[in-house]
Formats: sequence, structure tokens, C-alpha cells
Amino acid sequence: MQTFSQYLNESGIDADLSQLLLTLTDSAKSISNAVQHGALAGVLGETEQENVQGETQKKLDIITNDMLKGALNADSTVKGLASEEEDHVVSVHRDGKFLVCFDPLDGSSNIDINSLVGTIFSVLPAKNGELTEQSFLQSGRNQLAAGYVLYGPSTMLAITTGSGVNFFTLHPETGEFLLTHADVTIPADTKEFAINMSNQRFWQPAMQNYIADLIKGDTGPRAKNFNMRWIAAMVGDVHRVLSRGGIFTYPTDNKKPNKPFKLRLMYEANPMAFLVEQAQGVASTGYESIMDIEPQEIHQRVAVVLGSANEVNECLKYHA
Ligand code: AFP
Repeated sequence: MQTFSQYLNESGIDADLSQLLLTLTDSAKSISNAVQHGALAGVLGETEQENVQGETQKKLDIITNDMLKGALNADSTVKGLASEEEDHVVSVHRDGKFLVCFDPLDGSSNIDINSLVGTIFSVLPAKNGELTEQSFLQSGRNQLAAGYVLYGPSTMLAITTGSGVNFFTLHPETGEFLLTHADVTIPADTKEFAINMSNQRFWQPAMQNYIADLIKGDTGPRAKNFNMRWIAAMVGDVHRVLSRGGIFTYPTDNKKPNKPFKLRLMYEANPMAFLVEQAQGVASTGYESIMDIEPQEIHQRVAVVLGSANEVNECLKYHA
């Protein structure tokens, strides 16, 4: 089986981008090791700190963020980084070619219950001149690469550089990511949806009506029964969608008037949208393609509806 580095060498990808992707995946191996130790490494539980989102930071949030920052600081191709756990963008190397946006440990609320968590990353081109937050505010269409590492029963890497999606599985003994699923494609139809149902009364009528029709199953207008999954870690739900189809959505809700959206654009929605579109799926806010959004702020949030093309398009009809 091809290793990730062999795959990169044979893919004709820019050598500097290959170097950066190896930096990211090597760091993910260390994160995987920390996560695998769980309570034994004294890394579970919460800190007294809050991130820019106002969320209490878990110890592993901090540890994994520091691991990724350390790895990227040592990579001369990196001009700057933006992290869910960093209030502001961080300058790295003045002459670097790339900007890296990441969520070091997505699904933090799953850490203490030993459920799925992952690292999500997005690579953008750096521009000349001084690095500012503005340097990062590029649409998802500009992404040069995007992927995640899912820390589950096996540790898996999902990656795209714009020519399809491949999965690599970490070999526990050799420490190599091996190509196990080439040219991943999302089935166009599905019977599986993922949404946090507890927010139902806060959704827009369009989403309330769409989900209500799914739940009516073969007694309703869809004339087929659906199943539901909710992992509460985007990496886990998106991996299921990439692996066997489905629709995943975190729609806008009016639960908290000052926080109409949950998922972050730059380091959750955009990288996942790139992967999903490269796997023949659709990734929308309900009203526009996620990757067409012109970002206004590094930590901005957005509504997400992504997955099987035909099913997402069915959902979008309710929003039209
Ligand atoms: P945490 O990292 O705070 O656990 O949030 C994870 C997440 O951003 C995304 O990965 C999940 O899909 C979503 O939030 C889960 O949100 P709910 O906890 O409201 O279901």
C-alpha cells in the first residue's frame, strides 16, 4: 500500500505544499498518540481558560493547538496560521508560501466521553506583504488543500488538493499513513441525515419542514424511510457522509440571538466543503455555496448543509 509521502511524491503536487502536508500529518500522528492515552496522560478535563468563542478550553484543545503551532513554526513554507484556539492570526515565516487555518481538536465535547474527535485543516495561498487577518479572508475557492485527521477506532486522514479525495489509515506499528480508500465519492442519494434535533423549535420554517418530511418517511412526501445519526463532532459526521453518503446540517437557529450559527467558516465549513465537493457532493449554507462566501472575520460562523448531492438539493428546494 502506498504511504502518504509516496502518494505525494507521485502526485505531482507542488513540493512545498507536499512538505506542508507532511508537517501537518506528522503533527496529527503526535496528536493521535496524545488522544489515545486519554485519561492516562492527564490531558482530559477542562482548563479555566476560554477561547475567543467564549468556550471553556479543554486541556487537549490547548495541547493539540500548541503541537500544531510548534510544527508549523518549524516549517519554512508557512507564512501564517489561524486557529480556533487563537484569538488572532499568528505570523510565522515572512517569506512563507502558505496560510494554514485549523481546528486542532474538533469535537472537544467528545473528549471526556472517549468519542470521536479530529483535526481539521485548510491551506490557502499567502500573498506578498505584511501578514494581517485580512490576508486570510479569502473564499474557500482559493484553498490549495484541505483535510482532516479523524481519531477513531483507527486514525484516518482525508485529504484533497483539488483532484479528488483520498483516505489514508494510520498503521499503528509503522506510524505510516497508508492509502486505503482512493477517489472517495459520495453517493448522490441517501437515507441518513445528521442534525441536532434538540434545536428543532429554533430552526427556520424551511428546515423545520424539510426535517419533518424526512421523519414522515414512507408515509410522507419523500416516500422512503430515513435514519438519523449525530456524532456531535463535525469530523465524525462528515467522515460518515464521505464514506457512505448522507446529509449533515447545522442550520441557522434563533436559540441565541447573538449567535445564529455554530460552525466556523475558515477552519470547519470551508475545508469540509472542499472535500465534499471534490467527492461529488454539495456544500451549501442553505442559500449559497459555502466556498463562494467572501469571509469578513477569521472566526466567523456559518450555516452548513452538506453531503449527497441529490439530498442536499432536495433540502435546498425548501429554502428556495
Ligand atoms: P465542540 O468542539 O465545542 O465540541 O463543537 C463541535 C462542533 O463545532 C462540531 O464539530 C459539531 O458538529 C457541533 O459543534 C456539535 O454541536 P452541538 O454540540 O450543538 O450538537
